[in-house]
Amino acid sequence: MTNFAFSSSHPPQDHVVMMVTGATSDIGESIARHAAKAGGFALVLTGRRKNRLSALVAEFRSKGVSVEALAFDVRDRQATIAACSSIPADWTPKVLINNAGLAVGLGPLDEGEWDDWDRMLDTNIKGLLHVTKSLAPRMSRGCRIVNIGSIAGRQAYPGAAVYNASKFAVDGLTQAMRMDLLPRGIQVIQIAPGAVHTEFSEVRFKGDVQRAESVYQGFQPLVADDVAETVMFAVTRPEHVCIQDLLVMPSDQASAYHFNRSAS
Ligand code: NDP
Ligand code: 8X3
Repeated sequence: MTNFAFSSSHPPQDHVVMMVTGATSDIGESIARHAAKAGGFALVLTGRRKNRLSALVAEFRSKGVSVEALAFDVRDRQATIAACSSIPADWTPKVLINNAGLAVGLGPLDEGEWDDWDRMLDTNIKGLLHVTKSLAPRMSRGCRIVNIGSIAGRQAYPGAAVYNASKFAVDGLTQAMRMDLLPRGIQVIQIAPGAVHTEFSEVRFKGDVQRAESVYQGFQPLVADDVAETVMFAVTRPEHVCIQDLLVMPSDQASAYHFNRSAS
């Protein structure tokens, strides 16, 4: 269910409307902050946590940034359709960042939990589809869709089968979407990070902060800003240039499972 209504039916003239899913923390929030700081963007921020959305909207508006928020769960098809339908025509995103996603659990497939698998598949694959299908028909030539993939969508690693499957799906979807939307002049971009120090691991380990922190010990992971800067680069190229696919890794990570943990 949509819980935030648009306060204006028109963004400021000549502003590029950017919609970010999962804007309530880390990578999504950092993308929103970079766009706000860059200027020239009107923002549509989404996520489930209304308190975080409200705080961001208040902060950005106090700085003169044009921003709206929509609270919905991307897994909920009807809620996503309703939220996207509530976006006024002039607020149709020119840049859509499909960032909302998560991993839940890490362990052998035969010990996996059904609910964890549902959460990953429903969020990372179907959620991305729900948002994209709700908005792509309204988008036009010059628009850009950015899917946040992962090194986990290029290489499997032990214990991550279903998360791997969900991010491999994002990779496949990105390639196919790019072909499908080519005739309409809509770019489809994938930015695929390696390890980024965010709430991601805390979510994966269901609030076990110590286990989450151990993921980033002994090497320097990326931070959300590193990914946001890469996304901003991709979405600010001239219209005839498409950064189709970028893998962004920490210097101390060579693959999904090769880390130099003696470096720091
Ligand atoms: P966070 O946990 O900090 O952020 C995840 C975001 O997704 C939150 O804003 C959350 O918002 C949103 N989200 C999760 N589930 C839903 C849902 N059902 N409906 C709507 N929004 C949802 O992690 P990151 O910033 O690290 O992750 C962002 C993306 O980057 C994910 O797709 C992740 O797979 C990907 N990624 C992360 C890497 C990492 O190492 N951190 C590396 C590679 C890719 P809310 O809870 O408010 O709904
Ligand atoms: C998140 C990166 O390597 O923890 O997509 O799966 S990893």
